Amino acid sequence: MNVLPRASRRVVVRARPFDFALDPGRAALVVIDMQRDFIEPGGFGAALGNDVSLLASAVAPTRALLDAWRARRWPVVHTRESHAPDLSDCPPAKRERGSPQLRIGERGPMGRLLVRGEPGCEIVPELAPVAGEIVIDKPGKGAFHATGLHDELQRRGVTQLVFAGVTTEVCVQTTMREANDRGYDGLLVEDATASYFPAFKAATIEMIVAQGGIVGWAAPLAAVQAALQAAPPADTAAVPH
Ligand code: TIU
Repeated sequence: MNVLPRASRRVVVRARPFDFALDPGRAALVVIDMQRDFIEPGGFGAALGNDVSLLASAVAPTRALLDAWRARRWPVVHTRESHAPDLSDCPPAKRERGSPQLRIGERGPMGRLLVRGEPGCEIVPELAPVAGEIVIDKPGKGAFHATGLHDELQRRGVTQLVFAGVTTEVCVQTTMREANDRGYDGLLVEDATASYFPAFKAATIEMIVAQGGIVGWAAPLAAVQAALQAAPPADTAAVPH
């Protein structure tokens, strides 16, 4: 079998601030916190006073990304912002901030807010993880803080992260910045992320791509889909796992 050198198997995503060379098998999809507690009424996002309907637009594009990644058997990571039932991993500064209708750990219509094992903490059914995908429970806004995510990615030889999820300027942006500092190239898929504040989503995208990609890249879903159609599945990319 003719095995092409790695560089020639890369596929180009038309992105800002410039093209992103996607490396088959080394690019993980990271879906941030697409949990009922943020997306559905009665959860943590609503308790903070937000209009949660603003997040619905990200669900179908994220599903399309998942379908494309799964078809190529490339690595998929899902994160959940969540805490142990005894809240031992929830700093008081996080729980006691402000005057929400309900605090983390208090019981709402979908169970205790942001507590692992409760219905509201689960990922929405359309985007539920499937066997073999990595699920990271994270106590912070960033997915690298106090988790094993970096080790999981290193073990799989992942060097690029393509991001979807909510909310753009809180957990998605925090994670992209953490990833950038750890040496990953990060691409945000614009249609597959949403905020309770549309202006913050727009500003975050601009912050990421400014200054020659100071945090990373951004591209529409269609550009990522077009690139993936030209890309091989992981097991023909000769990735040393
Ligand atoms: N409040 C808000 O915009 N976001 C969060 O609290 N967590 C995440 O972004 N996941």
